[in-house]
Amino acid sequence: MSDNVKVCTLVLLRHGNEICLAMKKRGFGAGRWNGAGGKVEPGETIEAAMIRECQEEIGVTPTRYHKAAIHDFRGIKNGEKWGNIGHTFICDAWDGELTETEEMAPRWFTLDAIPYDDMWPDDRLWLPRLLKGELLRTAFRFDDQDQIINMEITPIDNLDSGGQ
Ligand code: 6OG
Repeated sequence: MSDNVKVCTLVLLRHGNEICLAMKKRGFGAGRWNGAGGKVEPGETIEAAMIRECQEEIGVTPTRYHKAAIHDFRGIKNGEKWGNIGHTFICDAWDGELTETEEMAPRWFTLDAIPYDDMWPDDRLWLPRLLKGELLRTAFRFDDQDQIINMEITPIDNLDSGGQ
């Protein structure tokens, strides 16, 4: 994997008919609603990174969750290639209270009012399927306007073992 492809986490908190999304306030994806998440640090497991990023960005500690998707996002911006392998978790139990941080501002949305127009354009293609319980591997390619130019979505039986 080349140096500009980062391994990242993404976590969506779910409570009944609602999910928590957070407005990204700075950095990659600023101005979009998304799950909490970020780069896996050297020596850290993906799960530990998911928990740490969730604590750092929205102030809660996931206690029950499953990995629901692995995304391969790649694109080009200002002539530079970028890539994120996004290990995506759905979490339905956590400790602590949702808190706004310098990084993100969290909010609950009912499942029929997810703000897809203000999210990454890939989200509307995979998030509804995850919310129905599917497990997916995906690949999305973006142009320099963040539009999808190529995609592949593959349902998968099990992501908890060998899902790196
Ligand atoms: P930091 O640079 O903030 O980590 N991410 C994406 N999330 C969605 N829904 N769609 C994408 O399509 C994404 N590309 C990256 C992964 C970046 C965070 O943004 C997520 C990380 O949680 C392009 O450390």
